[in-house]
Amino acid sequence: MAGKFRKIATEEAWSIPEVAKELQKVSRHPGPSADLLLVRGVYDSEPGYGSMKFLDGLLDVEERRLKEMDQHGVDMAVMALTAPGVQMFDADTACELATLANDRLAEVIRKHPTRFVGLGSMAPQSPKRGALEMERAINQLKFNGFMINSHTNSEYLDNPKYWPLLEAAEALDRPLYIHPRAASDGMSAPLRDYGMDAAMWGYGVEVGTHAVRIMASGVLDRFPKLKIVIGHMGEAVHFWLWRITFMNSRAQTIGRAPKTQLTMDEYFRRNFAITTSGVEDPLALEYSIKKLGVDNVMWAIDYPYQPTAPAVTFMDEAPLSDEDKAKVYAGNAERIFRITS
Ligand code: 1WB
Ligand code: MN
Repeated sequence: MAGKFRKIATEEAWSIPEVAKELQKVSRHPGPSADLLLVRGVYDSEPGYGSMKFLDGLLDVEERRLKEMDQHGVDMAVMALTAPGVQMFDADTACELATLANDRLAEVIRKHPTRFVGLGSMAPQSPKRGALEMERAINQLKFNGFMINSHTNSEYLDNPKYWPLLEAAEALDRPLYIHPRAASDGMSAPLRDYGMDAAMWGYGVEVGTHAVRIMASGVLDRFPKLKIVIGHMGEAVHFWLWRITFMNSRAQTIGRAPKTQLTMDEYFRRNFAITTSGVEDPLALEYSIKKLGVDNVMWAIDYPYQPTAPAVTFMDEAPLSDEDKAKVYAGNAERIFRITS
């Protein structure tokens, strides 16, 4: 690719027919999950999302995706099984499909080693098997990190039962990307109207809550080297960071939050990095770089949910020095995801 900057898109969604079919099955069983609103549309026959043709885009690699990457000078995509991943399935199905999805993604990467790298799926429903799959994803499949789609059965990663996953990510020295799914059951009721369940608002509320739980729980004292990536311009967490830090300190003082070794601000800077996926707002980018440092912000498209051309234009036109733009477009991703190809 002959562009001025190497471009690595860091939150690119993908799926396989077997997972799509299982999600269609899930979509036909009524249940409390707010994910069903979108899953019924994308994976079954409910009108609305169906017209967006997301599923075609998710299942494809060479027909549309690679051509679109070529057309817009996107050198490489960091691919992951799309939300909600395997997290709506029973534990056995989830483990099987995570393994299958990882194997398929490894095939894609083997065929196009300079164009794709992968984030491994795992089944949090079975933390021990999940951790083993994470090990396989790095040591055998040579992936570059992990993707988890926020809560699992309305539980969050600060819950000790999920610590094997955090332990594995830290030990394998690869980032854990926390991507949204719809809000957990206890939080979803007011988000179900007006299309707020998904990317418009509910997704950010869900992952923002997840990130704050991870920091405020103190679990990062146990896993100090864990690197967590959150997309959608940091799900706005860093816009709140001053207040989160101030009020957490108060909560600790009055005994409502556990004592932690670091402040919330310090955890966010030490353990988190963000991507721009789906937020093409120059002012938000400027704030993010000023607040977190240019080394902690990575470019992403969020294909196929977002169109490629405006995501590239957004970054091309961003008022950054060439040095900083090279970092956001690729250098930070190379470092954080340890991309060597
Ligand atoms: C949308 C966006 C749908 C994302 C998704 O389904 C995901 C959407 C899982 O724009 O409707 C996303 O990843 O941001
Ligand atoms: Mn996304």
